[in-house]
Amino acid sequence: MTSRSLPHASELPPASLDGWYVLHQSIELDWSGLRARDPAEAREALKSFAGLAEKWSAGAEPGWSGVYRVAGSGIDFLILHFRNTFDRLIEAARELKLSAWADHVLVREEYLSVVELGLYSLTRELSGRIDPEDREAWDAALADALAEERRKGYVRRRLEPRQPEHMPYVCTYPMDKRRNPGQNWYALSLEERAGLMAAHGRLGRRFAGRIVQVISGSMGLDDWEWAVTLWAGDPLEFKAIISEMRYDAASAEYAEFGPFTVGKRMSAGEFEGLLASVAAR
Ligand code: 76R
Repeated sequence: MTSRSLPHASELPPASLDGWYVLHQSIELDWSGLRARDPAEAREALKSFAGLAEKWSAGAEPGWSGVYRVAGSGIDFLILHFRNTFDRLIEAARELKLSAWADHVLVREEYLSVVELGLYSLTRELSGRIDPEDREAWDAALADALAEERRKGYVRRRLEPRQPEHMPYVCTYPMDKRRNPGQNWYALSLEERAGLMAAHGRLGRRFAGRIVQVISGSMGLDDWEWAVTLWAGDPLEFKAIISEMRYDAASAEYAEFGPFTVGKRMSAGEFEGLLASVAAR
């Protein structure tokens, strides 16, 4: 096995860079409560939420929040929050809970993660030059390499993702890599994992221009290991990429999937219109 040539490097995790914090919120509207309210009051309550959504999408720099109308999944909306610090992410969640309409917004699920760029090929290349057992040399070389990565424009854009306007659809789900006996991602050598991820990346890049993907890590933050968030201009692109990836070894042999949520980003105006129609009923 190739890992024999890297006796000290085989168990290395991939170096990675962390970007913006992410909170996925699954929201259900309390329809009967809204209908039971005085229509003018209900309208006011919903307007306060529309105002919050507008503020978030325009003025939450560095970061943003998006509201998506969901089909399926038994929920009405998905809210995606991206913020540069954990504290600012808590603040966004708090604002929602304190808003005038909070009584009618049922947060069914939340998922916490942080945008993660796994650097398999960099880690493999570095471990070929520097012995990771030599901690001092390894840490210094790794810190330099990571700082250099972080300076690259395209790396920054990956770490601080923005949804392209022409890709209003979202598909999101949590994922694990398997830890079954004989099929354990975490027991593979760095060589093997880097090889599988390089093939995964090649497949992924065939969808360039059709899919934008955000991988956010949640080890130690939430119940799964990653959240996957995909954006596209057509929901069928989600079916296409996920079907193709199922046959690729990194997913075919090692991926476990959680529940999928699919929706469409709403502009603040569309959102307000939708809410007004709810309140008018
Ligand atoms: O070396 C490389 O080029 C790979 C870059 C890369 C990494 C490290 C990459 C590329 N991904 C990486 C990590 Mn991915 N990805 C998924 C899914 O449905 C499924 O089967 C899996 C869900 C999709 C659709 C997807 C798309 N990726 C990861 C990780 C973390 C693994 C780890 O660290 O061990 C997961 C869980 C994951 C899952 N990936 C790409 C894509 C696409 C479209 C690309 C190419 C994008 C680009 O390079 O611009």
